[in-house]
This record gives sequence, C-alpha cells and structure tokens, in this order.
Amino acid sequence: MTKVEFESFSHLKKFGNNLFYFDKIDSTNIKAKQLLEENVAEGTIVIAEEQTAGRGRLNRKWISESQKNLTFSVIIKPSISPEHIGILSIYAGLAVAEALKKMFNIIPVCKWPNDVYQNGKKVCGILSEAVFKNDKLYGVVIGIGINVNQSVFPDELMEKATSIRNITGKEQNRFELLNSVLERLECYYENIQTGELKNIMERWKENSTMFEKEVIVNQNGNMLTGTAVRLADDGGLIINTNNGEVKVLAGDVSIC
Ligand code: BT5
Repeated sequence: MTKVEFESFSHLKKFGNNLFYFDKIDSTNIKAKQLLEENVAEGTIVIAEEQTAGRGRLNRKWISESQKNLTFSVIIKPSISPEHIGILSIYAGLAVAEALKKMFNIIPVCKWPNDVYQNGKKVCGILSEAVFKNDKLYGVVIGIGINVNQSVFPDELMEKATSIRNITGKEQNRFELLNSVLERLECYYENIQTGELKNIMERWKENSTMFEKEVIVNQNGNMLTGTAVRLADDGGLIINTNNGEVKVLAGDVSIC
C-alpha cells in the first residue's frame, strides 16, 4: 500500500477526509495531539506505517510490524461532558468490531474497556486521550492499532496477539478495512454528539461476552471480583460484588 492509495479516499465525508500519512513516526497519538493543539479539522486522521514509540494505556507498548498493520489516530471534538469520555473507547471498539465482522465474516469480541479480541487473542487495541484547555474538554485523540497482515509476533505477544491474516488465512486489504472502520466511526459519532449513548452501549454489549459472568478486574494490582452487570453512561463497568454494585472506570478485565 502506498501513501497515494491511503490519500485517495473517495467516499468519506468527515472522518479521514483530512489525512496525515507518515512512513515512520514516534506515535500517531502524539502527532494527533499536536495537530489538535494547532486546531485541525475534526475527523482528521494520522496514520503511520511504523511507530517507534507506539503506546498503550499506562505507558505500555504497542508493538506493530512496519507496513503490515493499521496504526492510526482520529481527532474528534465531541460535545460530551468530560465525565463521559470513557464512552469513546467503547464507541471506537464497536466501530472496529463491526467492521471486522462485516468484512471478514468473523465474530470478534469487544473486551472492556478498549480491546477487540478473536479466539481469545487481541487483534485491536485502542488508546483514547483527552486534551483539555482552560479546564474544558477541547478534543480527543482516539488511537487505534489493528493487527491486519502481521503473521508472526514477538515472543512476548505470541500467546496473546493475533491478526486478521492469521484468523482468515490470507492477506487482507488494509485500505478497505480502514475505510470500513472510519465509516462506522462517522456513523456512530452522531450518537455521541446527540447524547444517544444507549445505542452504542447496547451494540457494544451485543459484541461482548462478559455480562452475567464472574470477572476479575485488575486495577493496578488491586483485584476486584464480581459479576459484570452492565455499562454505565460514562463507559464505566458495573460489577456486582459481595458489597453491592461497584463502578469501575479503568482496569484489565478477565472472565473467571
Ligand atoms: C492498548 O493498550 O491496547 C492500546 C493500544 C493503542 C495502539 C494505537 S496504535 C495508534 C495509536 N498510537 C499509539 O501510540 N497508540 C495508538 P493496553 O490495553 O494497555 O494494551 C497494551 C498491551 O497490549 C501491551 O502491554 C501488550 O501486552 C499488548 N500488545 C502490544 N502490542 C500488541 C499487538 N500488536 N497486538 C496485541 N497486543 C499487543
């Protein structure tokens, strides 16, 4: 795939209409945050063939083979209250899961709060970062990494990562997948802007397997056990514990 192909988007209106393409960059999220400060248009995306400092949550690393996958960031300026920004990872996860389902006829699983899995392995990770100005939410960068055509992963990821190529047995068109994800981001963005978060949450729930099950949430080493009940309006996860319902806003969830 070439820069020209990426730039020749035809049918996208807002998301991806303005595109910054890099062969190599530290992190598309870092660049997107700079661009947000420079007041680029909403829907601008930053895409890179290779990241030298790709990041996950809590400064974890995102490791992705050059030229094989999708690593990009989308800039949005949502009119939601800062307390609700957690919903944006849910929103992006839903867009990716539905695009994967439609294009490859697979049944991916949305894992709270920011991953998409297939057959117990991670195929996509999402990192949403908010930018505030004068204590007001100014914009959000949604960073998305999708393993598309990488077939071999480093030792530390071998047990936990997979790609669309490994799932479907053949190379796939990254350009089409990017388009498909952006289309869904654009479509569900309307729900974000009008505050109809229920639609997003219900659809996300349909793609998740953890509800009504016993889960363990690891919050920086603090373990919380209970039954996953529902999503809260702010994207938090409600767990029914021995001490009643508790809302979790961050952490890593595993099904017992
Ligand atoms: C994430 O964090 O999964 C968010 C990843 C977001 C990456 C995108 S790429 C474009 C944009 N620019 C950036 O710099 N970042 C975003 P978290 O849930 O904390 O998971 C991180 C963990 O996932 C790591 O500690 C590894 O265990 C694992 N991991 C790293 N690379 C992976 C890969 N390619 N596939 C699957 N798992 C991976």
